[in-house]
Amino acid sequence: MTQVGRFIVFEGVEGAGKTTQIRLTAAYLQNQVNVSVQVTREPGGTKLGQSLRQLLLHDSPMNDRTELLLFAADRAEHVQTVLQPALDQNTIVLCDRYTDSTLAYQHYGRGIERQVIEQLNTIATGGLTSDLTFWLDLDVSTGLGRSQKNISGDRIERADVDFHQRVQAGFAALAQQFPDRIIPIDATQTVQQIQTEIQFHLAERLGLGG
Ligand code: Z5A
Repeated sequence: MTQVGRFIVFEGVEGAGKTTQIRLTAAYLQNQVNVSVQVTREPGGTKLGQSLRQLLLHDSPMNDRTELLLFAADRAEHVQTVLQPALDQNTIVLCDRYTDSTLAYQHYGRGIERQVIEQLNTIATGGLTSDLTFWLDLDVSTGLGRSQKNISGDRIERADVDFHQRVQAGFAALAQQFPDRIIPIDATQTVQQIQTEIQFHLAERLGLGG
């Protein structure tokens, strides 16, 4: 097949299974569909982004708008130095979190005006949107329970449960608002059932495999 670059994002609350499904999807696309794949994430998909990730998740408390600007800075660097160059090389990019996370966490979760976040997303992305976004739909308590990290938790994971519930409701609202782009997947299923569903949509929506 002639490969064209595709930008595929995985979203969901903590412990929803994004890392697990990205790993399986990358192996499937490389080994069975025979396309080149790049796996990346936000925050932290660049060298600068790794420092921003440390500040965002593990260092001192910060104002909500400061947090928003740091996520935007991470994204601007990521789009320009990793995502767009990979897509220009016709690579399939699998990304752990993107702009919907900012709407879910900073708008629905923190309460920052949507318009502000959309403007910043436009500046940071230069208009790059995903071709397909898989939203791994899992209730907050199951996700936090699954996450190994919740024993101590990073700065955002330690936010109260109400915050994470607002984030989860935010993802549900976004999936309703953008049904052509966001595919909800029931993340209470087994790892293999979820992967089968993802492979079905990759074939149906993007012509990848099947
Ligand atoms: N954030 C933000 O606020 N604004 C933004 O714009 C962006 C991000 C981009 C990044 O966290 C934080 O940044 C995040 C949002 C915020 N907030 N928090 N906290 P991260 O990248 O460090 O971590 P994460 O994205 O929250 O993911 P995670 O905790 O690593 O979970 P995951 O990748 O979704 O799940 P996993 O590692 O694949 O699986 C978790 C465990 O469950 C593991 O033991 C698996 O073996 C198990 N698992 C996976 N699937 C299943 C199924 N189907 N059944 C049973 N068990 C399973």
